[in-house]
Amino acid sequence: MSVEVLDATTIVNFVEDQEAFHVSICDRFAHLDTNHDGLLSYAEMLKELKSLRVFETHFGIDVKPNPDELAQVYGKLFDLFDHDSSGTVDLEEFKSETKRMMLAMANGLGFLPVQMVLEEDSFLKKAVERESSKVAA
Ligand SMILES: [Ca+2]
Repeated sequence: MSVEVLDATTIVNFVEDQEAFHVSICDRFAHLDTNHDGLLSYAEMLKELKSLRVFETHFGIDVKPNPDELAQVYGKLFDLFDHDSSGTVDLEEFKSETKRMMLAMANGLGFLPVQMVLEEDSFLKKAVERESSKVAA
């Protein structure tokens, strides 16, 4: 994990770079799909749902909800990904919902950059890396 400065432009640029975004999505999907059946079950998605940091981004305050609340929130998040309510998430569902969530987050950030603790293999971290490699180039 590392602390990065994140702004809306960084997120939007990453999502709209279709090729880079698609590669990241496929990588992540393959990583999460531990039984390699091409679908993500709730158990397989849980790691990803936890990395979405829905709580930490709440007004920048660390909220420590109880386990029951957490299970409910993760269940609802999973339903958001599972568009056709099949009980599993396929690559298209994963891609479109991740994109939607990242754009919603970018909207929430507006023009003000924020500092955020990011996990190494998260999409947000990849967005930051992509943006900084562009500046260096
Ligand atoms: Ca699977």
